[in-house]
Amino acid sequence: MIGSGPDHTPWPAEDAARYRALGYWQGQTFGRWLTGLATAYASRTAVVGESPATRTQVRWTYSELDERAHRLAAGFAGRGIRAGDRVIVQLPNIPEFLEVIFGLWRLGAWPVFALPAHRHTELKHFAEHAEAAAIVTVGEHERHDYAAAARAVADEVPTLRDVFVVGTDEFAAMEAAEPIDLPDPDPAGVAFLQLSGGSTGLPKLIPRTHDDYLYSVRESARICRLRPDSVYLVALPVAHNYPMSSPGVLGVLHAGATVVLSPRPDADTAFRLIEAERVTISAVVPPLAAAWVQAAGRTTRDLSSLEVLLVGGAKCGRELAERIGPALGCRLQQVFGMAEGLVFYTRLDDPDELVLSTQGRPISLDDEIRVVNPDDPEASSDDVVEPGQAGALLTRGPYTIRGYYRAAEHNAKAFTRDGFYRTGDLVRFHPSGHVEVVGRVKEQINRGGEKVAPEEVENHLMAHPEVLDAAVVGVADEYLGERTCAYVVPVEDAKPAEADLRRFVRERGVAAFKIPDRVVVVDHFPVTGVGKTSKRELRAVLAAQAKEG
Ligand code: J2J
Repeated sequence: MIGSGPDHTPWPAEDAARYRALGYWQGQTFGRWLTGLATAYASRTAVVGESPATRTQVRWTYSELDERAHRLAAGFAGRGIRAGDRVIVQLPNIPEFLEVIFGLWRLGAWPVFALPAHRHTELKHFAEHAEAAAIVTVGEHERHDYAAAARAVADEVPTLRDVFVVGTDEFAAMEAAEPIDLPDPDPAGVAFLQLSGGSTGLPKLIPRTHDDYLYSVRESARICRLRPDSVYLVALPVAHNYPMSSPGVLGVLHAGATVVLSPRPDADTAFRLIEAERVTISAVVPPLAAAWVQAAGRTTRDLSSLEVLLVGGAKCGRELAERIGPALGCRLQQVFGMAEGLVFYTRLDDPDELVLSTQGRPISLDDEIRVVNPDDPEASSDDVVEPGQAGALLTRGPYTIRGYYRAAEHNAKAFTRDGFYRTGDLVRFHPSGHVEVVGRVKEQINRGGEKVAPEEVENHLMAHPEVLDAAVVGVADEYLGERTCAYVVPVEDAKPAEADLRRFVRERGVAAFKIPDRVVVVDHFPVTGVGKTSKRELRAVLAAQAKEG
């Protein structure tokens, strides 16, 4: 695919002109933006977190963060990183994450955001697909040697020239480089590649521009009412689109507020930081919200500073939604977003009923929304359902991509002819304009906010010599919303054990959340009228089994 057609699909010129005229796209770059923030909020604390370099909690002001980014940009340049280079960033929740991404942005290099959970297979795919020049990572962390894993990928991918390891002397030397003059990148150009949850084979890469992303960040900060004295706890992995931008660390910086990075999402760690740093706002996925709600009942920590808890990434059920405010003493804000762009929020002054039962309204008046025939995967943007009916959500707007990176074939299916993104979500709209996510039309399993593409896992299982065919489906789960169940048809006379198959997938080097929660070996799959494996029937079998208890 590489080399065949454009790497990414820009907005049509007339739309781009309109977004500029409306003030959405301001011609700002991340690098200049940070320098502006450092001028406005110089001595205020930008970020608090545990640095692997000092193994202590550090606090950097806006001026310090800006200076660090200038120096590190020069450090990267000195090591041969150039504007337009793709650089995989795989970092846990450490303050250097911000220094690294702003350093790369200043250079005009593109961060490719990997998650700490990603392993060999995923990193190699990102590196190959983006023809990445380098990986920035840490050493040993949470019992995984990230540096060794990155070097193993670099050994296999010829474009990877370097592995930079935060916390080493070598990295410290790059951080100490003398700042250099660098030309500002094009604000309308790609700033970074974010990952898609994916519904087919391997995760797609999402090209976001300075202009479009900064618009969503500014508006998110406003909608979430961030102020200079807000303190935002990053409980989820910071490189994910949600804690990065909804309103996330970037929204927090926009407001001149403080980012507190939690090394882990669990309630003990988070509550300790909420108390110590007087955290006012945080963002979680529903299973984590449930865990915090439960832990709040027996904590001795003072959580009284917490004003808002954003919940999103997966559907927040009504029951959980009702318990959050009373248990944590804060306001619930639902958020429904996607790394491709479009984000909905309930507003802080919305009536309680809408906050509890909907996922909110879009960020922008110019988010174009269509709810179309859910039974036709190729439905056009005109094929809309009756108002108030459930249908497949399509969108187009000032911060939603028009195509994935280097994915012409996939783009033809994932976008309509007139540029609407097929979100794959099944929604219905209330008369108030609030959306309710009622299901999915895409082949994706949402495992408590972590997205699993069944086809990707099926391909791993099918690489096993004893597996003839595999079908992965989601099973309803009280805690995660959904778990994965893999059905496997063995080759003749083989009897692969469930534990072996799970180990096999793990050993192929994939994120732990993709390893099937359950594997069931069967003789054959139910088939549809046209002879395709019927996942609908497999799901029905599981549902019936669950009912039987
Ligand atoms: C139901 N499904 C939801 C919700 C996301 C903010 C918040 C979340 C993401 C995210 C994000 C949901 N109820 N409240 O990027 O900026 C499912 C939908 C959606 C997919 C996108 C952000 N919130 N989802 O989760 O790219 O199916 O982004 O299409 O990881 O998550 O997943 P992702």
